[in-house]
Amino acid sequence: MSQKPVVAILMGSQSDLPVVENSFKILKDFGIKFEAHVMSAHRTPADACKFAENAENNGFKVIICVAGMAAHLGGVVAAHTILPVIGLPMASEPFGGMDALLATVQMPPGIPVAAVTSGKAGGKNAALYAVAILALGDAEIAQKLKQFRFDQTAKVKSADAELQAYLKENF
Ligand code: RP5
Repeated sequence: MSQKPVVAILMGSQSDLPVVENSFKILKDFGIKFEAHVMSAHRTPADACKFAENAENNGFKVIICVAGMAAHLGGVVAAHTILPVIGLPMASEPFGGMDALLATVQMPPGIPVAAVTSGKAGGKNAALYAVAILALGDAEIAQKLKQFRFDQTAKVKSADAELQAYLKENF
């Protein structure tokens, strides 16, 4: 496996970190090297564009962009690279994340951003989607992803068995 980071995670603000930590955990579990930065489409636009322009040459394979409110980070980054860009819309007041969801997902034709679930689940899913993209060209990662799915299924089946036992005993 490559020792250089292949996944870049850009977050619009340090305040996004609690959600992004869920991405860190997944990528660590899969043994995938990543780099993460606080970088904003609005507050540090030149840095975001430069990062995206150089990402492919720097060895990245996929970029996760995390942003809330008028969430333009994914779109701006996607406009400056041909790498797949995953957008994670952050929930915030007063619109509960609908603003970020639409800003992330409603890209004009020609520059796609793959939007994932908002919130904690989005942190996990953004990383899992990056893993799935990398698995296309890496048999070891693909095998780990299959095992992850197998373990997840086993957990749900075990939870159902526990529920059935509880229902039988109490109702
Ligand atoms: C976005 O604005 C960030 O991604 C964050 O979700 C939101 C609020 O940022 P802060 O005011 O917390 O820095 O750009």
